[in-house]
Amino acid sequence: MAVYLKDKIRNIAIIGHSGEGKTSLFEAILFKNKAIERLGRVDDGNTVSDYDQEEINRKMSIALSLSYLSYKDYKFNILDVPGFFDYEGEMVSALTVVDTAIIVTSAGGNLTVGTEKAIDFCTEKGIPMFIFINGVNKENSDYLKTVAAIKEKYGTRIAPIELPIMNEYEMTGYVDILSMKAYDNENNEIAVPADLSAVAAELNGSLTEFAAEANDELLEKFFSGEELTLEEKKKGCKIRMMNAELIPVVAGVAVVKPVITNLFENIISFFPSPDERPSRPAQNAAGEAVALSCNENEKFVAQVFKTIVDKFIGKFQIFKVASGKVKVGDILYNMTKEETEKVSSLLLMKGNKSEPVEMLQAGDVGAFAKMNYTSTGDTLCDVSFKVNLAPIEYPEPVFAMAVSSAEKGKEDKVFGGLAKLLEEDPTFRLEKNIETFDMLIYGMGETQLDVLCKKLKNKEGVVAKLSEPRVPYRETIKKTVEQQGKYKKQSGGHGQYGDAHIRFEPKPEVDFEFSDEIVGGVVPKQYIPAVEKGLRESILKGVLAGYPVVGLKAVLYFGSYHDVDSSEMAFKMAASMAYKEGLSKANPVLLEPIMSVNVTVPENYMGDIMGDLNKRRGKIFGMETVGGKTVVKGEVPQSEMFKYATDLRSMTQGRGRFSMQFERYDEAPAATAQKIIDEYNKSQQQ
Ligand SMILES: Nc1nc2c(ncn2[C@@H]2O[C@H](COP(=O)(O)OP(=O)(O)O)[C@@H](O)[C@H]2O)c(=O)[nH]1
Ligand SMILES: [Mg+2]
Repeated sequence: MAVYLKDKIRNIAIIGHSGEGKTSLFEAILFKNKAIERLGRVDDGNTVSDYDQEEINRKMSIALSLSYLSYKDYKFNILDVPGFFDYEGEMVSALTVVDTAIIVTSAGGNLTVGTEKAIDFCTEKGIPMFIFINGVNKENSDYLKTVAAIKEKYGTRIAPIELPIMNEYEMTGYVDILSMKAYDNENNEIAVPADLSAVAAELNGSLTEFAAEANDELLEKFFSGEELTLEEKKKGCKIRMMNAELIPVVAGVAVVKPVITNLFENIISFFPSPDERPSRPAQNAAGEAVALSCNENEKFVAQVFKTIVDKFIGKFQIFKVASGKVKVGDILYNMTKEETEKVSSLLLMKGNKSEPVEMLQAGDVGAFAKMNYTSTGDTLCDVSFKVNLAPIEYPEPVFAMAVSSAEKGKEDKVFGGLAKLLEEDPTFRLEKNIETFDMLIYGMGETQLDVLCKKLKNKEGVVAKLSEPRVPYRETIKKTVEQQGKYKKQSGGHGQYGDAHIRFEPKPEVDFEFSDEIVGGVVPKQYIPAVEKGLRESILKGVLAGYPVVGLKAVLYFGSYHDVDSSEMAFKMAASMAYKEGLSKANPVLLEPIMSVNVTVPENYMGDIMGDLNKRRGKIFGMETVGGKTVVKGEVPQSEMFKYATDLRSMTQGRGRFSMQFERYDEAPAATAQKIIDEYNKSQQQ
């Protein structure tokens, strides 16, 4: 396997809406390149990319996969990225390292949400894009109508560089707009069909002018009336594409008899190589910015952006070399883990198949196997050049469920197994809620959590159960009361005697405060800590519904004792009796966690969003417009928000997003509180 220099490398992510043909296109590209012998089909579960059992079962990608191919003296590293919204984290990983995105969309004549999200995301991150309108062989497909629909939102950036030649529902070739030449599917030149020549000429005119505007040199030539050469036009288009001013569009078919027109040559002409793109931000150990350059002669720096764990093939960690080069046997430093790692195996990937490679250089993508400490997101660097690449910014998980073992006693296996799955999918999180004792799993949506449970069953043989999480309510009091607690027992010989008078006061600024106002030793010094201890144990369970009590001050101000019968235990009991009686009289109330919530949606969904937040007992504080979208800011009780991620998705067809964080506790409305108290009482009777 040859070693490729940066200018011969193209790193490409295939992204877009779910089910539009990304995995099929990935397969078609490999097949056309003869990198694979047989064209697999998603529906048959035999593609290079969707090799995971869950992907085969669902006929849907759930993780990104990598394949390289060599074309002429170039190497293309292609990532197939799942389109389903739960797997946005995979898109984030992929777009952190690639230099261009191919957005795949169907030819249905409309702009799909996934296409819109992909364009917006690449625009935000400054990633050059290319659109592949797929499935033009399908009945009712319409290439130009689809172009027009995307153009309606994104304007003149959207420009076809090819027109499909159709014979009914068969794509037989294409017209190349820049050269005004036509080709069949094997790239043999044919005559431009008469019915396409006018449209092609018009597109050629505007694209040429657009290309000429790329820089002064081209523009001058253009205005002097001189014809731009094809190479100059391509160069102009590439510059404008890299400036995010142009998104070239082509047509094709990804299945059965795939048609990918001139994709390989287009990739060479238009897609930037890694050294033509800005380097990712990096910092040294002191936190100072370090400028990296994509050059094989610099010190080695790379970032792992994906981990694949397969029960048959082991663990692979896919990385991109930001600078320098790496060989088998090198000793690297893992900046994130602060450990040294030896490169015992260096690989190129084709889905889940790997082949050894001697060396990888700046700009290239490959995989390590058998690393000891490294995980996704980590930076590995030369031991003499310690820098950290900026972390991959995964979306915050917004969907929470409680997870437990379906079988008693297997909790540890379930939690341990899930923790292992974190290696492959860093977009979920496990967290024990210290109040409700629920193990919570936070993710991007129901499908992701469901897939995780299935994987757990396949890999670890344990069955996990997902349920709605309990809300960590709390209790407090609103009135000051004084209460005596007296514990007295005189059975047999030695009796028990403790008597504590305690004042319970609301004090919202603390969780719990104890104060001793005993004068004249009516409660002897040695028993006072026992009173405090009794209270601290008691407040773990409130008197209303058993939730922890907060905002409470307890003052021990009076009491009595018995020379023989008093003991620490008796005073502890007295305190707990005073607590139970006292708190019941102190106007106890239930507190519920309130979350501050930001919902970002296109403006036309605003009414629905606000109506829905109102139904969830939310308060809306304001709205602002950011980047053409409306951000609704408010506060909503946590108990109303567990399924919000999926609800928001269905309300906005996936166009909305939200973030949420704990703000404070508020008194729950009487009706809500009563329901919780009733449930508690019922559970106590069982
Ligand atoms: N007719 C037709 N069907 C296609 C084409 N590309 C993909 N499909 C089908 O569309 C479905 C989804 O394809 P897939 O590649 O999994 O889409 P992805 O979710 O974007 O990766 C599969 O059933 C494919 O067989 C195409 O060009 N023409
Ligand atoms: Mg797919």
